[in-house]
Amino acid sequence: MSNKKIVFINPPYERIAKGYDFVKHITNNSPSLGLLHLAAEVRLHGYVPKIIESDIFNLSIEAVMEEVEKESPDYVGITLFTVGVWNALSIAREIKKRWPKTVIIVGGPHISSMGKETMERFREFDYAVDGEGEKILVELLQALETGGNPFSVPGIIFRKGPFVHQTHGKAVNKDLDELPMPAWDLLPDFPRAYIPAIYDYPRGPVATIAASRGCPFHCKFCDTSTFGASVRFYSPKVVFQMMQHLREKYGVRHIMFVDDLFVASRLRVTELCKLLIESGLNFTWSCTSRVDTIKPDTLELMKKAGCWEISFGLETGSDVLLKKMDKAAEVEKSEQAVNWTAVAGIRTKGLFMLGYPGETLETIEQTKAFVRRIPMTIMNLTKFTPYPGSPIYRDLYGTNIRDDHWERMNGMNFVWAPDGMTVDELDRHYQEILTAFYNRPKLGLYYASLSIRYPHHLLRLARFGLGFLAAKIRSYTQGRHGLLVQPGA
Ligand code: B12
Ligand code: SF4
Repeated sequence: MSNKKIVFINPPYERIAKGYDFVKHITNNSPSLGLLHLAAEVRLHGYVPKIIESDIFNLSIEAVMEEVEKESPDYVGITLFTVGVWNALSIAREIKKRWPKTVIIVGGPHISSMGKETMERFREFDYAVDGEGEKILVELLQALETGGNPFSVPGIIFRKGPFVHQTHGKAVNKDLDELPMPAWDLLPDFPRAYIPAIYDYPRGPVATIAASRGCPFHCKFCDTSTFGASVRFYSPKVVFQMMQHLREKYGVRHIMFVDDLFVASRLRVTELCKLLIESGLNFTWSCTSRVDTIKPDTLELMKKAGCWEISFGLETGSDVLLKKMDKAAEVEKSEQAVNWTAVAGIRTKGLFMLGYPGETLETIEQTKAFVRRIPMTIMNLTKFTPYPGSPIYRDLYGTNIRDDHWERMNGMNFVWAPDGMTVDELDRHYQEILTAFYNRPKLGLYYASLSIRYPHHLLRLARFGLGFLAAKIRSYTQGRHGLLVQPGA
């Protein structure tokens, strides 16, 4: 057993653009579940882990360094989303400058989709793990310590001389039940500091769980490179035990299931619902589903078991676009699923995107009409982004690696525009679609009554408003005439 220290870092990232920091008061502040899983696994093998959630706590690079210095770790593990790569690099650079012997290991969606290229570019990262890191990270650490050959560990990307090599295979956990529970105890101020987006949960405290991994579909905009196509589930009993633990130890009342296909197996969902109903724990929870995997009877049971909201990847109101996306769905089916969900008394969160290749004025109008027609409660509209690891990335860019947009790949910037449309036009349509959906008296009344029932949302809204006001005043006093985007952003 080793007792070496490993500090895990979730680097900061831009949520919209520099100058919009105040949106943090209303956006999602979920911790990295990946780091919680990794920390739990290495701890089982004697390592002493710490987690730094730099984004959630608004830590500057210098503040992250201070935290690292307190631990003087042997290893640093950084989780990489494409949008956070440059910040991760700044952190790695500082660490190497101050403590050159610290071994830096990276993993996460950006590595699973573009690991070799990333390692070729950034010499500050010593090792990368491709895929699900729990077991492989331990194997790698053990190999490094026992003088074994780290290059015999599968799913590793490493540097040898001037070249970068990748060992055979990809890290996959076949049996999720074998994994230890995420190390929630390592999160500072958990669960209080880790709240989802405003109005996206009834009341806290809230925690996230990934109850399955993998998705067999191949929607062209989606990066599935970390978990791949084979779906693996925790058994309902173990999911229930996690929920019980979160209630008993931390008083958690609402769970967000973040798996891609929570409702993929109705048998499993039914079992979990029964456990929840029998327990009388009175959790509320939300999950994701494809529109083709739910049926009224399952929805009814889910509601009884506390299901509060389902996120459906509806994407667009156009069948032509759904087809181009390889979504294997139809607008009519989407509408039916949302109607069934409303009848069951569960909220629908619709996940949409604007600007996918093939988007036209006609498809935009179809989306506007669609979002006004269906009984949806909350709408999440992202600006189409070709993420590395998604099939559309290669369609658009060929095999060329494009890194010029990484720090803007947060779904809030149009880094690409379809033929015949400019980014400015798309931005205008973006506002129009959201307004078409939200600017309706019926929805206004719903949110007013939700605010009365759960007033803590109003408090968040007030903080957001004050932040906005402060940013405006700052902008005028700095001679930027009210513009919020900071120069150079
Ligand atoms: C929950 C979630 C969120 C949450 C929590 C984010 C977080 N920090 O974990 C919130 C809502 C905040 C979020 C935000 C964003 N997300 Co998100 N999110 C997800 C989702 C649905 C599940 C992630 C999860 O918890 N998985 C379970 C855990 C166990 O897996 P994991 O975190 O990947 O970690 C494992 C491996 O990656 C690896 N690993 C990870 N880190 C490390 C580090 C080391 C050292 C090692 C060795 C291994 C390793 O081992 C871990 C354990 O097996 C995924 C979809 C998916 N299928 O993954 C999208 C996904 C990760 N998100 C995505 C995106 C684009 C975003 C945003 C940029 C934009 C947005 N509007 O959502 C922001 C950026 C956030 C950031 N921090 O940079 C993309 C990433 C694509 C890419 N190439 O970057 C995904 C893949 C969705 C998709 N299919 O396109 N997200
Ligand atoms: S969008 Fe959903 S269904 Fe499609 S590949 Fe991604 S996770 Fe799977």
